[in-house]
Amino acid sequence: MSSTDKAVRRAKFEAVWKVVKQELVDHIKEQGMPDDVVDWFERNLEYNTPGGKLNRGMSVVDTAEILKGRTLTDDEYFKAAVLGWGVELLQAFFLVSDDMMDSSITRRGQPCYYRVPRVGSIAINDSFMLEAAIYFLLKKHFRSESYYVDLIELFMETTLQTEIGQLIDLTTAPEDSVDLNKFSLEKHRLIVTYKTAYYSFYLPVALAYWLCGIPAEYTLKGKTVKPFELAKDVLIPLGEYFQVQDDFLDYSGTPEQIGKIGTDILDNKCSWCVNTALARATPEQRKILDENYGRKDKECEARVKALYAELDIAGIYAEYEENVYKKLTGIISDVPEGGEGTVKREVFTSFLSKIYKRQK
Ligand code: GPP
Ligand code: MG
Ligand code: MG
Ligand code: MG
Repeated sequence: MSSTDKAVRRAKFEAVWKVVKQELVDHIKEQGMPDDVVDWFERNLEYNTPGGKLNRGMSVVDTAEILKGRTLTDDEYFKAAVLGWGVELLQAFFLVSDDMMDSSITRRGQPCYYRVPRVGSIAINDSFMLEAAIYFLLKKHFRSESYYVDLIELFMETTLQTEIGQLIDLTTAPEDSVDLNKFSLEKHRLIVTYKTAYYSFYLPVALAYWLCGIPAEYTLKGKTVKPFELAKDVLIPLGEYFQVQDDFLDYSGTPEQIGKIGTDILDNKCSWCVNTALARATPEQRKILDENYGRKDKECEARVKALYAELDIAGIYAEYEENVYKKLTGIISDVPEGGEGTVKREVFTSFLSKIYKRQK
C-alpha cells in the first residue's frame, strides 16, 4: 500500500473518532454535568485515544474488508470503525494505567497522561472512564444486533486476560527484590500471550468475525474448521513476536523513534532481552546482570545495556526475527481457505506484513 493510500485510510478511520467522541461527550453533557467536567472527559478521550499507530483499531476494518472480499458499505464501514475505536479505547485504558504501574515518562512522544499537571492519580479514574466508553458505544450502535452479547463478552474476556498478563508481568518484576532466577523464556511467553497478544491481535479479528457473520464452525473439504480457534493458533504466536519487538525496542529504540523512554531494565522486567542475555551469559557476565538489573539507577542501566551490546542482543534479535517470520508464514500457509463467509489467509498475512521489521 502506498503512503498516500495509508494516509487516506487513516483519515477515514479518524473521521469516525470525531463522531464517537462527540457521542460520548454529549452523553455526559445531557446529564447536566458542569462544563469543567465535560471538558476534562473530552481531554481524557483526546489525549489518550487517537494519537498512536492505530494498527489495532484499523485492523478491524481491514479484516472485515478482507472477509467480505469487497469495499464495505458506508454502514458496514462505520460499524467496523466503531468496533475499531472500541479496541483503541481499551488500549488507551491499558496504557494510561500501565504507564503509572511502570513509572514511565513519555508515551507517543508526549508526557504520560498521569504526569500532566493536575492529573496525577485522577488518571486511575480516567482510565476506568476510557473502559466504560467502550460499553456505551457498543450499546449505542449494536444493541439490536443478534451478536451484541458476544461483543460484550469478547471485550470483557479479553480485558480479564490482559489484566492476568499484567499481574504476572508485575509480580515477576518486584521493585524491591531482584531475583533473575525467576525469569525464563517460558515465563516470558506466558506474560506476553496474556498481556499483549489477546487484545492486540485476537480481539480485532474476532470482532470482525462477529460483524461479518463468520460462523463458529463450518465444514470445508470434509473437515471441520473452527475459525475462532484458528485465529488464536495464528495470532497468539504473532502477538508474542510483537511483544518481543516491543521488548527489543525498549532497549534499542530512541525515544524519538518509539515515542517512549524504555524502562524495562530499571523496572526489573522479565523482558525478551534479559532472558536472552541470561541464556548466554558467562558466570562473570551473569554477575554483572545480578548486580545491575532492576536497580532504578541510570548507571546500572547503562552497564546492563553495555552487556547487551557485548552479547550482541541486536544480532540475536535479527536472527530471531528471520526465524519467527518463516515460522509464522508456515503456520499461515496451513490455514484452509474456502469461499464467501470463510476465513482467508490474507487476514493473517496483512497483520504479519504490518509488523515485520517494525522500528516503532
Ligand atoms: C504491554 O506492556 C502491555 C500492556 C500495555 C497491557 C497493560 C495491561 C493492563 C491491564 C494495564 P509494556 O509495559 O511493555 O508496554 P509499553 O512498552 O508500551 O509500556
Ligand atoms: Mg509499560
Ligand atoms: Mg507494562
Ligand atoms: Mg514495553
